[in-house]
Amino acid sequence: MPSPFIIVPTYHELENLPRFTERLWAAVPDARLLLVDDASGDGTPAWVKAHPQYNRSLFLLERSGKLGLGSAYLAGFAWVVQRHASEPCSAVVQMDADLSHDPKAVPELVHALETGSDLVLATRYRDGVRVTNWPLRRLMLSLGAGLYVRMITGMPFTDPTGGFKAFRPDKLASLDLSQIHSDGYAFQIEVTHMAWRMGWKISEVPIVFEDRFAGVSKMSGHIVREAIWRVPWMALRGHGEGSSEASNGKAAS
Ligand SMILES: Nc1nc2c(ncn2[C@@H]2O[C@H](COP(=O)(O)OP(=O)(O)O)[C@@H](O)[C@H]2O)c(=O)[nH]1
Ligand SMILES: [Mg+2]
Repeated sequence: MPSPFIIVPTYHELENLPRFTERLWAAVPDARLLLVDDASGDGTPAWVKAHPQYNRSLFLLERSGKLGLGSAYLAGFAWVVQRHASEPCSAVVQMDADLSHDPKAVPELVHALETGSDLVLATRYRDGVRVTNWPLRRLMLSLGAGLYVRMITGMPFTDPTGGFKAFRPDKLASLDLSQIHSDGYAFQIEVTHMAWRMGWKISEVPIVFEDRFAGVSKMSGHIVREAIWRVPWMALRGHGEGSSEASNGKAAS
């Protein structure tokens, strides 16, 4: 029976990893986990390599330095898609290491794939706001970004900047990753936009989002500025091969 593959980009998240992995495997005992680490100087690679599950259900993709969230995900997607060809997985889930995304929600995302979705977006903002302990400034930025994305692109999703998603593996394998250019948080928007333009069936699952357990956010002014210009850029660009299918994208739950 194939198991889900979870991809988590990490940069200085060692304070969160023991708790995150424990909770993940408690919620999804057969999950395989790939960490894409950007040479974290906090001992993350050594911790992973000493873990009893290393190269069993815990895998590490090491990069040479902090190369950005988007490229970390692209490297992780390519790695998992290649592995899926020989050892199929039931779903590819992406999430953060800092416990903002509760592993207990993973089965619900996977279930939505099993019932027909190609891509499932965890949402903090469907039928209310479910974010705890975030500074008001961060919440406003996130809500404003969502509104901006909906207005500029026409995508109907309630939380288009979220980083907790599940993909049908064959669909992910069909994406032309070389067409994805965003490197920070715009990456989340760009992947969903590409899938939406290609007519994928996209659904939303409500989650509760908590502020990170330990450590500091890697959000920066540069990342916000990138997202501001990338959104109109992607709306104007379309996605070539998928634009003729651009259709529905209606969020179903
Ligand atoms: N590999 C890698 N991971 C990153 C990078 N930037 C952020 N991350 C990871 O991406 C996830 C989300 O980042 P985070 O700082 O929590 O963003 P926030 O939740 O928006 O404040 C966390 O697991 C980070 O460690 C990066 O440049 N490279
Ligand atoms: Mg976070």
